[in-house]
Amino acid sequence: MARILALDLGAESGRGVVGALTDAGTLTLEEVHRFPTGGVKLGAHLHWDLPFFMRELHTAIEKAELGGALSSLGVDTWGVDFGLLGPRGELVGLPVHYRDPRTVGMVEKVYEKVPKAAIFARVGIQTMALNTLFQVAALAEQSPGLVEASEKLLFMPDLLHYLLTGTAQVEYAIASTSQMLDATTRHWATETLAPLGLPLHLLGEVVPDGTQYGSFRNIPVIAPGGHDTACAVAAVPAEPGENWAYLSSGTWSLMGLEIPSPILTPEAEAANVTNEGGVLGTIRLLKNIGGLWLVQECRRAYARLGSERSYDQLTRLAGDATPLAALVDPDHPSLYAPDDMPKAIRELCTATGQTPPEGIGATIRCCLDSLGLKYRVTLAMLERLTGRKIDTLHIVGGGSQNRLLNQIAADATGCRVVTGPVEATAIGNILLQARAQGLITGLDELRAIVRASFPVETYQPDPAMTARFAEAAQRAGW
Ligand code: ADP
Ligand code: LRH
Repeated sequence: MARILALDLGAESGRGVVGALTDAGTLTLEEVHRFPTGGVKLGAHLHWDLPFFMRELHTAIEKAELGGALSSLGVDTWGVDFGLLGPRGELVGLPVHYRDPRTVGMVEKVYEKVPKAAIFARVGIQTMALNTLFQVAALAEQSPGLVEASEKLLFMPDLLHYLLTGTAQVEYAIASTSQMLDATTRHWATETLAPLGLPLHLLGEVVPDGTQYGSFRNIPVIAPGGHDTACAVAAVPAEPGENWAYLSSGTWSLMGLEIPSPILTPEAEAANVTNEGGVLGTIRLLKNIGGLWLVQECRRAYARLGSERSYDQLTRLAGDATPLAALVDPDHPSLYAPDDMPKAIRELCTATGQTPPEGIGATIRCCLDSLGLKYRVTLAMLERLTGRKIDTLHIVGGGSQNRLLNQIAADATGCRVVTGPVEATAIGNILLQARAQGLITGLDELRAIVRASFPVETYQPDPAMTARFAEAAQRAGW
């Protein structure tokens, strides 16, 4: 039996999860440690608390070792963010959080110099101001001294791998979230990006997912595919032959299809989709949807007012509220980083001619219905782009514990929804390390292990509700 540790950091929480893989091909999990992540405001900027993360990772490793020897460990995190290293391998500042406002106006500035179409045709990534491309453009414009002091850019999982092992490498799956990597050649899109005058020399050679980076106290450190979404999608328990889409549901809702090669057409560009590098040669065609961030931020706002509620309590209140009473675009810029999310939602409803939700239940219901509607529109777009007809939506991640949202997803899309595992990201991380150790042959076997090891729940759409979502989509003009 192999014991493997996943160090999985999301934007809301990080965890250490030990997977025990038996020779018979089943996996059991033990969560040995969990800690909050989130951003820290330091002066004018929003950062990630890297020293805290390192302490927590050390704690997770120590706790994991209490149960026996580990055959490897590996880190995955959210995409796009990075740290900088100087000539002696020293950190140049703390990594900046993707919700920091330094990228305001950068999309326009970048696309003025190199047209959006030219960049999309090469890198195939959805335009979002948070992408590394726009963060690096902001860095070069606003902090040239930092660029001058730096020799290397490492994405978050690689930065953590570096701090554990001393080896500084750039892994493919996480690099693909940057909007700077050529989706076809898997090398940096240097020629296309050259007119931007960015410090492209900071970008190191890209190594494949599954690469061993060295070791931490004799434990081999393996980059699983350092992007959390890559790990989550690898662990989707899809059956062979199923017409499936995935929804990785956490701070973000990542909805998409697994495809063999990137779709870089003008239609894909117009639809503003992403072709992220998946593990083991796959591509994740997906849309980033501003997901349960809305609920997280409402919860934080209510707690500030002295009304602390668990996610279960919030979901129950939403279940009692009137469905489809108010709808907002989860990706509206005003919801990206407001000080007061419930207020921002109310203002957006008023601005779009709707009666704003009053009270906790109605507000959370508005968030969940809005996500459902966005799932409907996104799935239809993905079907159009690929010519596939989807009948099963697999929902994984922390958000799959929200049974109301699972049913809304089924109703809104008209698909059968299959939920679980909740810890798909950690599972994918563990099994991709097992694959790199030669214990698993590939994705088919990996998914068979997930199916054999973790239960799922199924939700059927209610046709009457599907019709109401169809009307709502028309009314909203989405
Ligand atoms: P991330 O990896 O982005 O930190 P997770 O995958 O851990 O996110 O998912 C976190 C989200 O899952 C929370 O924001 C919350 O909306 C949802 N969630 C967690 N626990 C529950 C629960 N018991 N009931 C409903 N939703 C939950
Ligand atoms: C989800 C995620 C997503 C990225 C976002 C920044 O955690 O990795 O895939 O786009 O974080």
